[in-house]
Amino acid sequence: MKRLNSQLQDDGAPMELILLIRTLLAGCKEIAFRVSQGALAGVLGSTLSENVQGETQKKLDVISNQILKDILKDSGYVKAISSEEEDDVVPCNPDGKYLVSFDPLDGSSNTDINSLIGTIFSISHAPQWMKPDDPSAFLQPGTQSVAAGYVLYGPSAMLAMTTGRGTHIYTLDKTHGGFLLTKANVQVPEQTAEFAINTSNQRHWEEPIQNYVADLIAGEDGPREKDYNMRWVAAMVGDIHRVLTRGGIFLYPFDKRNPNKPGKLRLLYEANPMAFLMEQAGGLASTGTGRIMEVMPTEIHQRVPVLLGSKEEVKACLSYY
Ligand code: AFP
Repeated sequence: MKRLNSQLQDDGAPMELILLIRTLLAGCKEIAFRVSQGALAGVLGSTLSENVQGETQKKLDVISNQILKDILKDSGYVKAISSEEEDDVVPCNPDGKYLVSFDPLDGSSNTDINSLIGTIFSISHAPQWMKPDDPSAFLQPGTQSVAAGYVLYGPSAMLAMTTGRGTHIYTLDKTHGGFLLTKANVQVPEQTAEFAINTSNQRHWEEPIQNYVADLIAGEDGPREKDYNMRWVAAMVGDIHRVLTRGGIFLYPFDKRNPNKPGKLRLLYEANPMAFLMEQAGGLASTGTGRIMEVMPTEIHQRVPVLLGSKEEVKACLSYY
């Protein structure tokens, strides 16, 4: 089976980017190990602190963030980091060529129930003019990313990644510690009969999503004239992995509750990397009013509405706007 290194080389990734990705993934392998130790290592449960988003941090949030931060800072390849678990950007090497954004442990409420969780990341070039503690260089649209992906800590640890030449899926071979290519050039089926949305938020959705979901639920008797199934993992990595693998539509739409939080998901380290993966696999990714990858961020923890997945289904959803 092909190794990650040769796939990255075949995709034309520059050597320094390959080395950075391998460094980042070395951190993810350590997270995979810590996660698998669970209660035996005392890593389950919450800390007493909250992150900048006002969410209670799980112990594994803090551990994963520290692992990635340390390994990336030591590598020398990175000028600065933005993380879900850090209020501000983390300055690294002033001569580093790359910026890395990550959610170190997505879906962390799943840690205590031994369910799917993962790390989501995105990499872009660091402008030469930028000082390592300057957040403004992170305020660029997803179209500027040079690589993005996630590692899913599930029954197998799996990596989905793109450097702009297709989306590939790898599986961690724990016998020798490397990621091996298990599905090249993923193509998301254009049609689907499966959707993912947290319906407990229904009363907070805008009218287009209310109408769209009502029509899906109406099934064969409704205007869509087919029965749909619903899945919700409560970890975006898990839901997106399913959509990449067998198609579907994933929605975390605009939420009327708080105008400062137009959705739940964060642009830099959740929406953009997933949108990049989805588009490279032939799917679509929208905010409802435009392409996610073209949103110009105004701050590093910005939230956006997210509608992504199978091309024809996303188009059908957008037709309700
Ligand atoms: P965390 O990153 O704080 O663990 O949150 C996970 C998440 O942002 C995303 O992965 C899920 O899709 C979503 O939250 C689930 O949210 P609900 O609370 O609405 O199920």
